[in-house]
Amino acid sequence: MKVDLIINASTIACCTEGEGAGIIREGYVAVKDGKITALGEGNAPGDIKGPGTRIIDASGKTVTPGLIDPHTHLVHGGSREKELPLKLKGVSYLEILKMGGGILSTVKSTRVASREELMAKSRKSLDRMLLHGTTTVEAKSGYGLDFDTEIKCLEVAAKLNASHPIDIVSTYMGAHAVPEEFRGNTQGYIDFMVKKVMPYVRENNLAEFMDVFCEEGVFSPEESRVIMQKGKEQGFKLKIHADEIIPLQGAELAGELGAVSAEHLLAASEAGIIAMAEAGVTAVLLPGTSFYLMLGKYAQARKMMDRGVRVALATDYNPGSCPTENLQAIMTFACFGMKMTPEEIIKGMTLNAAYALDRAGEIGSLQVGKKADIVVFDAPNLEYMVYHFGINHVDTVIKNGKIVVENGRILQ
Ligand code: IZC
Ligand code: ZN
Repeated sequence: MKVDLIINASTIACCTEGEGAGIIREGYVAVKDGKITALGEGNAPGDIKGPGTRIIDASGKTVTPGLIDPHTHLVHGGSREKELPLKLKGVSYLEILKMGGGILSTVKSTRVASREELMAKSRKSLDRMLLHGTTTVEAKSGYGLDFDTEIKCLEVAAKLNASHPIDIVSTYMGAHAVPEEFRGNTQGYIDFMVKKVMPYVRENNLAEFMDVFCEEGVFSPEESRVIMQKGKEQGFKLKIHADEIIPLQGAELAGELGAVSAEHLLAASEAGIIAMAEAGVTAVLLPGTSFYLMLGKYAQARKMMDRGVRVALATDYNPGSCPTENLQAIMTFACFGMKMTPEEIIKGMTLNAAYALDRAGEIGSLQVGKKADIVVFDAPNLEYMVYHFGINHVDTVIKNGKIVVENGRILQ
């Protein structure tokens, strides 16, 4: 395959290990056979260029690793804009769920949706993500809850992974809510997941991770511990929706069980943050959700970083608490809601997000030998991208060494 060469980039954020985002001013990046083969300051050495070299002029632009969205509820039917009047009246997310709305309303829409409908809807979301610079995305199940629908959603994600440029990392999240048919019998539902669904998901390689919504009125910390332990025994890597609304020591549980990541964490305790730092659990923070649920509160990103926790950022794309595919919008919420700097933010959506998916060896930074997942933003520096908000800055996206978005449009 021929060489592609990005030249004259105003800013290159390499997002390598260590402090800061590894910024290079005025530099180049070379790509060959799907991998990054060279990068640096100034002009590319003459011997990189050959007759077939394709040049991408990034004058006045910013080059970053492909963005990684490590927490989404990608595959689902329907949407929940009908709940907006309730939200505006001040009815909370957990109250809406208790009334049989929220997640349970999306479960109804997802159960009746055909595979084709789910494919088309999810593909549209993936296209939007790609146009906004996302090249790898995590996708949770959890809107089927019954066997057939959970498997249907995971199979849709697998099929999309094989056919769409974006790489999808799948998570089984049967423990997203207790379905109506098990109301009052949470233990029965846990047994069903552990004995019937999880073994099938593992045997058929339908999900690498599993996740639990540990929250008041959903799964208690004790129930969450059992579900996660059983999942771990069956070979799942662990994630947990922890301390989102009510503090339940979810962060502590993530540390205790050696979860790869813990998500949300708005109400995480000091002890929980320390437990995560000690166990190397990556925090996945979702400031778009804080905004959208009008919580008036954000996770304590600065404190987590001070205590040595790796902080990743994600959209939480889902039809209830954060319906957006756009990670650039999340940059602005992370900055103004959690006081993260632009360098911390880009790291949170690249290298640290790769850690949250256990893929930091392959993606998440611009380094020789890593996969050539690269975004060129029409912005001179990271600060500008965060500051000029609500629009899409993407110019070019390279996935696996192939140009998939050019001039802000998907190449067919
Ligand atoms: O559909 O409300 N928090 N799960 C946990 C969600 C939000 C998704 C939803
Ligand atoms: Zn979530």
